[in-house]
Amino acid sequence: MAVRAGRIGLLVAVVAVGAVGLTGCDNVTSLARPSTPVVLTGNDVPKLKGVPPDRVVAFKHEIIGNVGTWTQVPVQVDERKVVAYGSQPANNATAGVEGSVYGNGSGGPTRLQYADPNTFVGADTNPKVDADDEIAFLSSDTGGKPRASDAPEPPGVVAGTGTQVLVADPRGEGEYGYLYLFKSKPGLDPSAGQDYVDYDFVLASGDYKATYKRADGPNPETSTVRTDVYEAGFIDRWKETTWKVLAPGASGVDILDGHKNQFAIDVCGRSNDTFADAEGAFVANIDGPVRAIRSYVGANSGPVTQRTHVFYRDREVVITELRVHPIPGVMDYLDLSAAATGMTYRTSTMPTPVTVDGSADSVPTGVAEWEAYDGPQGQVLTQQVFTSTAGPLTTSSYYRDDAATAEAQCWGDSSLYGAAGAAITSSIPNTDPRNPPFDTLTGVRTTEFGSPAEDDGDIATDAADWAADLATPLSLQITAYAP
Ligand SMILES: [Ca+2]
Ligand SMILES: [Ca+2]
Ligand SMILES: [Ca+2]
Ligand SMILES: [Ca+2]
Repeated sequence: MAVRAGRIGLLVAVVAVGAVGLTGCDNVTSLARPSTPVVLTGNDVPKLKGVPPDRVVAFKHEIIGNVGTWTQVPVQVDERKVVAYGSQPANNATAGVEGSVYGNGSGGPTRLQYADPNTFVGADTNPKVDADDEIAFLSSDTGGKPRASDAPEPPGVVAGTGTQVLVADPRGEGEYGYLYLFKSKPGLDPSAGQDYVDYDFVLASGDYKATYKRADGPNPETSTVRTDVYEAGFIDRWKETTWKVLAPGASGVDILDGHKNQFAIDVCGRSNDTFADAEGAFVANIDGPVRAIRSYVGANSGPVTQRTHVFYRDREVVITELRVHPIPGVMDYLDLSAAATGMTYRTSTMPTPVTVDGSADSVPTGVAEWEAYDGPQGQVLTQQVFTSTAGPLTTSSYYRDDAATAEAQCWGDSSLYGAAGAAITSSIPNTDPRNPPFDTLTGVRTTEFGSPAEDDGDIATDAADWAADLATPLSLQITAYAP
């Protein structure tokens, strides 16, 4: 289902209790949470260790009309490896060498990164599923559990290689579903013939390894990510400038001027524009059936500052790891385009909406647990969370609606439409691992796209429910499947 909907009722009557504390039945999934990514590691699934990623397949089992059926569903293995960052080359003509993020220099700090043969990170050193690789699927692809009278294993898999993943919702009323992982015989595709996310990484210059200016940008792009529910677009490494909601009922216009970062309001010394204009490199660009991953480094004097976008069918997650000398503060906000005019804006601290129209509104300060834009253009729910090892940091919210703002626009258009987000307004200590001791600061922005609300009265309730789901992950029980 492409529409981001609120909780759905149980699909079937309760006829059995699967386990203590769980309600529902084993015929089909009873999970009622909107489709949610589930990410395991190879370490979680011992039976898949040593299996080639293209032989990892997933199935759900359903009993419909008393007939048990195995259905293949999409699963994605994303390989990871530990590599050094390296350092930006002295000039753009320096050829890269595989084995570090920058493909240059003597190494420096290492981190576990997504592997990509098309960047200088390179392919995983172990081409099979190993402990640190990730295995991703969607909760909406779970099913029930086979009976003794059903076929114990689906066709096309290697007997005895199964793992059962029980996915349960701690927030609900005991809803749960099962997904089964197997090693396939030759002939099955892990995508199960589906492609939830299509990521086209396109540089104006051509091939990444041959043409990317790692010493000194900019590096113009026309990259896009498209699902049934939304489209996102990038014009350079740090510049996400397109959001079109494509869910049913949404107009599909581009509502985003830019996802923006800067030190403070009206301060443009550092921004996505200056980041993209200086050194940088890509860690990985991955386009799979379940998700796309876009991960990169390089933010002026923080050359190992990293941002990783993970795109699922309904959701974009942006993880930003600040790694830089002490800085005075940081903002992370969405600046919408004039095409967002007419959308409403609500937050957990402001259930009564204001209208995005380029005219100023009164909005309370204080970082929100959720923010919601809604209108004929579609619905966008978003949340920004900062976590840090540094001592108490002062945070604040930000909102501007001003078509003819006097405040400096670091990049993008000359207006602020429904511009909103969160900021750390106190100074941030050193976070650069190249220069210990260092603190860590990670920002995670999660954004969910969906159809315009049928009833505006539901927006605040649905958004609060979504934020509560984010705060309470699905629980997993992973066991060897021995039918
Ligand atoms: Ca690995
Ligand atoms: Ca591997
Ligand atoms: Ca307004
Ligand atoms: Ca703007």
